[in-house]
Amino acid sequence: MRTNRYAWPLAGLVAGGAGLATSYFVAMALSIRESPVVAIAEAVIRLTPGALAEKAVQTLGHHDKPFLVAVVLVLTCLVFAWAGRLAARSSWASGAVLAVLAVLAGAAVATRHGTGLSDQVPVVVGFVTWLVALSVLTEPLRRAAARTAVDTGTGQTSYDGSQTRRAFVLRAGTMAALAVTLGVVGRVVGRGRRQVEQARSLLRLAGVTQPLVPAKARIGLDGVSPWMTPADGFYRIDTSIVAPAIQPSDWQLRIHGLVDREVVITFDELVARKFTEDWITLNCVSNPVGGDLIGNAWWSGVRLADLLAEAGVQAGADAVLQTSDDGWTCGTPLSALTDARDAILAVAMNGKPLPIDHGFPVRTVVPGLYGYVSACKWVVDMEVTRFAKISAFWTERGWGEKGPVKMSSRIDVPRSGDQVAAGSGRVGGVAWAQHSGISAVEYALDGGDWQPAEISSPGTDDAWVQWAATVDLDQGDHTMRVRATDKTGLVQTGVERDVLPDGSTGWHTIGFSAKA
Ligand SMILES: Nc1nc2c(c(=O)[nH]1)N[C@H]1C(S)=C(S)[C@@H](COP(=O)(O)O)O[C@H]1N2
Ligand SMILES: [Mo]
Repeated sequence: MRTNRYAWPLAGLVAGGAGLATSYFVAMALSIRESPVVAIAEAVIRLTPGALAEKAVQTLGHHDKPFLVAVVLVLTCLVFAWAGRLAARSSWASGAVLAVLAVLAGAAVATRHGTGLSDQVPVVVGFVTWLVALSVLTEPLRRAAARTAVDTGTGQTSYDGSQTRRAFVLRAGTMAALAVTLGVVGRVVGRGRRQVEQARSLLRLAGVTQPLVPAKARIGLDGVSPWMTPADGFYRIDTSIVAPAIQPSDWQLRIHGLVDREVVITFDELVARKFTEDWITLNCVSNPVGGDLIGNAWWSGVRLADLLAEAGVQAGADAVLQTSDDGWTCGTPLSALTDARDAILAVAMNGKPLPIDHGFPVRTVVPGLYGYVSACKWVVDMEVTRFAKISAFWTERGWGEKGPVKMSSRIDVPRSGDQVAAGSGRVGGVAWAQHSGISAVEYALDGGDWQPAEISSPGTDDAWVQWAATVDLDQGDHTMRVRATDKTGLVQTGVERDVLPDGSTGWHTIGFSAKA
């Protein structure tokens, strides 16, 4: 078939373009700063000897970067076409060429400042797209080639070249159209997010103070989770693939339902109000015993109790159905939003506007409740209602309706499986019982009696404490477990329960060894 000569490289090009489109889209959707192509261009800049780079900048002026991206793109296209041609003979060879390209892109991404494993996702997605797209596109060509071979053998000419051409053109056209669409959608998604990111960085919130970790909140043992969790190390849980990018000027919250007066409040109106700030430890109901779906931050926002009082909650209401901009819902006990615990509509985390992924511009934070029933990110609607009348995202999936946090504690030092020095050593970790507060932490070494540990005093019952103890370790294997007591005198239960339906219980237990 004559088209074959051009069809194979063309298949390579279209498949390559499709891979670039999916990787670009994923990069934008995951809000990774730039796509792998740009990462390669930047790597080229980094790797170019200084003098040469300077020369290039001089010659090309300010267009050096777009120019470089264009050069990288053209070169990659040539490789795509070449990979397509190779596929005519061996799909292994073409796969290997694409793999080398993917590894180069992965390396370019990895050597950039501040990138992690998740930044490699677009590269992997692009590579898989290449392989699948190339095999889909070349399938008609391979079939035609096989038939030609048979025809030559029998001397008959029965195959229909135009049929093959039609199948190929149809597939290549569809794929190219999909790739362009995906690229455009990615651009829109990425641009919205970048604009909101910019609005966020320009935002000045007068009522927000900077976090000052109380000296007594820290126990001072290396390896124990920092008492204040930095925003970029804070666990993230949500159901949205693309986090909503909301301009503060577009945000408003409507409070309605069983109220005397419906309240609609804009962002400007919200941040003009008096702020309440506090250290609050937030954790996920899905956190297993010893797990790390927990973090402690300095939250600034507006008391929900005041807003609800202005709306005038009617008798009979016992729940607030919160809805996020992305459609996620949770049902929160009304009493937790109106009592003295200072549930807030938070606009800042650790002294800065909320990160987009943590609910920018406004989210709810309620001390003492798991996130899934309370900590609605990107919150836009609150309906005062009755539990009997509503269901919410996670309760529809079998999780408990109320979701109060269960007291728990964790060993951070040593880590399970560690080898430590025999003799005298320090152990420690964190413990929490938000809204009740922790009064004591005990540990038991090698199945022995419970021993008291030192605990830090954060000065609030809504945040976790750090604990530490000095132990004397013989050479050999050891086990250790930990339990906490809250300020009502309740001792953390050793009964082991799974996270479903309303939070795990049990004592965190680790094994480690000591060596002379
Ligand atoms: N809009 C929205 N808000 C949400 C969720 C979600 O899926 N969507 N998940 C909740 C759950 S289960 C938890 S534990 C907390 C986590 O908050 P973080 O991601 O800021 O740590 O957010 C809560 N708020
Ligand atoms: Mo959660």
